[in-house]
Amino acid sequence: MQRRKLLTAPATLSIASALPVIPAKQAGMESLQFGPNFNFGISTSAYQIEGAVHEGGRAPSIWDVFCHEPHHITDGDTADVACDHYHRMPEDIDLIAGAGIKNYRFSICWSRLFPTDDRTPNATGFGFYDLLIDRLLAKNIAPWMCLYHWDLPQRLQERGGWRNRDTSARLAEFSDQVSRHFGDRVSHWMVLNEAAVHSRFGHGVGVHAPGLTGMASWASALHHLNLGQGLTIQALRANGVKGRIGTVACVEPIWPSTDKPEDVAAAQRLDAMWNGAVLDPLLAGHYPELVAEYFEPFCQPGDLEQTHQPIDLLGVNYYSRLHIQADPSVPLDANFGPDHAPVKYTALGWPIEPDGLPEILMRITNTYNRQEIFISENGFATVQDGRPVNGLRDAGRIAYLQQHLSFLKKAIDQGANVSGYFVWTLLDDFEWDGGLKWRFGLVDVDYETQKRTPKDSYHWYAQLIKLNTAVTA
Ligand code: IFM
Repeated sequence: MQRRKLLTAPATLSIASALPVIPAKQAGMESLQFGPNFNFGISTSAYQIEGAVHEGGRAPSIWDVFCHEPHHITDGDTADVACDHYHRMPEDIDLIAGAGIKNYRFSICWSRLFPTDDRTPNATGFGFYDLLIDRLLAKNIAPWMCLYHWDLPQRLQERGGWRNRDTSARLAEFSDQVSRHFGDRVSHWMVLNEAAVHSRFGHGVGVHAPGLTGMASWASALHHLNLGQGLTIQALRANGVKGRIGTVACVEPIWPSTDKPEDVAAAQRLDAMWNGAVLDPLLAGHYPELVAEYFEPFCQPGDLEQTHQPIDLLGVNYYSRLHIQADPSVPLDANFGPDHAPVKYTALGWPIEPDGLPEILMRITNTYNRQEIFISENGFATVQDGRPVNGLRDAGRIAYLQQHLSFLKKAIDQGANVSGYFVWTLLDDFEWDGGLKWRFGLVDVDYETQKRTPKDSYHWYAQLIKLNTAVTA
């Protein structure tokens, strides 16, 4: 996801137990104690790991189509195979279990479950997720299911996709059927992943699937995602699912690149669209005044009552602040710009700003009545050609996670109601327009052989969880 500038056969696993245990002080984790009820977890998404795009009766999604069009993805990569998780799911779950991780957020592929229409389930697709969930439960790992992580069935795109109001109802209908099937086993339901990114990148500036551009397309997609989310929450509640219900948003502090009035105004507009227009309809039942005009053509009477639904918890994906400058060449005249000289960048050129985490968490806490939150994604990428020279010794990733956890603790001390922290991500995976080159995993994947090798960060995370468990047991 190029949201900031870009600079530039079953494996034999050696898992946590194989690593010599480094003293907590040396590993920098002695102060990272979060208490007995805190949920450490890990997140993935279906399209980024599953592969097997033509197997088990699956039909194409918008991302299959987009990847196979020229020039969209770095190096022309596709996710046709990705991590081959569809065939290697048991060993991948064993990796999660091997690190002592007790919570797993994954998404389900809509076009694997309903390839032909919205009423005819594909038994093979349901069978795959049945096996996955049952294996998680057998390993004492809670299944956190995300219903929609950007891979809309292409058949729905052909009817207008998220610009078509009917897609909101289709999401609710899909979720209704899914929740009837899995409702007794899923511990947490997350409706959407990052509506801000999916609407702006996919429907506003066209660098993600389905590659659409323009302000009207962006706003209509976002409104229909918000509406579909509200309808889905109601469907899940009506079905009496056992699990808790929430959604996932990337909420980030948005700062102007400079003090120039046009940059300040651009940052305010993007903040209203990126943060406000995602959270306000859900948690407060309105759109921010600054951008409300863009939604008027699509927002029908009663819609904001449908979008405004109580949730049990909000997933917050945090990577850094966004630094914004005025740019008339993009919708909303607001684009990513230079940063405020942060100390360091990741290899993607994303600034490393752990202090932005308490900033955004306190804002959510103060604006939305101390809403319960969990950090649903936080992670660090390297950019890699070929096999890692030093990729398994990922001290930079460990430092990044450690710093963010330490600032997360500050937010909790200041009063934020945060009940969990999930790393992005388990495996090096297909990173959207970044292709296979961007590597976020705690576990290295050799795409030639599909061999999985845990990196140092995997062992570090295992040790952190163990330490928290030992202290709180
Ligand atoms: O890979 C993505 C994920 O799908 C959504 N959040 C950001 C991650 C890193 O780019």
